[in-house]
Amino acid sequence: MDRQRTIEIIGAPSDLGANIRGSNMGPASIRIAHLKSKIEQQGFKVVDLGDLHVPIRESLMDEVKKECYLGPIREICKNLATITEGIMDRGNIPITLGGDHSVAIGSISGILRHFEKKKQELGLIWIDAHADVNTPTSSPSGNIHGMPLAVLLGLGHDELTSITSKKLRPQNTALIGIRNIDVEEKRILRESGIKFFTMRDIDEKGMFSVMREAIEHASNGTSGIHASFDIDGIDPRYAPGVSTPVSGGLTLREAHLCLEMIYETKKLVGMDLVELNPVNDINAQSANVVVDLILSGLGKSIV
Ligand SMILES: [Mn+2]
Repeated sequence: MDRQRTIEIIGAPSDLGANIRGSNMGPASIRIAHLKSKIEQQGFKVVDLGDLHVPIRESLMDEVKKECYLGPIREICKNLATITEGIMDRGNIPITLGGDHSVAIGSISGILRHFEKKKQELGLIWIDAHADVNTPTSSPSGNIHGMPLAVLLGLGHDELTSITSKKLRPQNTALIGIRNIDVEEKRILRESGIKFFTMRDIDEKGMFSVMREAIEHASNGTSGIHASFDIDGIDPRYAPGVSTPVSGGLTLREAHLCLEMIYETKKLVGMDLVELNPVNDINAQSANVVVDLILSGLGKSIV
């Protein structure tokens, strides 16, 4: 990625996809950790587009709550898709700050629409403790932040799958760091055809070799790779500020290596950083981790 390119930051402060409150404060916390100035120090031009409008949960009706906020999440994701598509059309790099992971339906739909116009394929690397491939019938909770990857593959609520007609290609989609999958979700994951690398795979092969394989899948026949990074993919020892911590996750260095290697492909088109929950953070430790990870994805090296 050449440093003449402009980074455009968009905040998506929604926690409507989750039961646990607080990830809506993620964008503010990441900005307070000096995101813009630190990216600028790496030589990029940065435009911060601010935050999307997201309705306050308390202002929404009980019927909306019963549907797990499907209506407002659709509006948020549609608006976000329009924005990330525009950023891509301008030749710039979208960095989406969540918010819970449901916002990736918006960011990635926009990127897919851009790729559709260019008749090109997109590769995706999704880092997460969870697989996020639940559907309304498989999900125990109905919470939409457990469904975004399924939606982008074309499975689930029509209100969400219809945001982009172009879908992810499973053979170009890699899921990394998973360690907590719902019973029904395991079947969907196996049948989906996406490439997945569990924490056990990382234990056995090491992160370097897992990332080489993941990048190979995401690169094969594609002209760009998007990284969707759920902060709960990292072990809660290093990033406690998430809504749904699961122990046994990526070390800090494994997380950095992941983004350093994606950067080195020179195919990175955009990033999501989601599920940071400042309510559970300790002295902004996790927010600082998020900023450092973004810098690794943009080519910061140790020496
Ligand atoms: Mn997730």
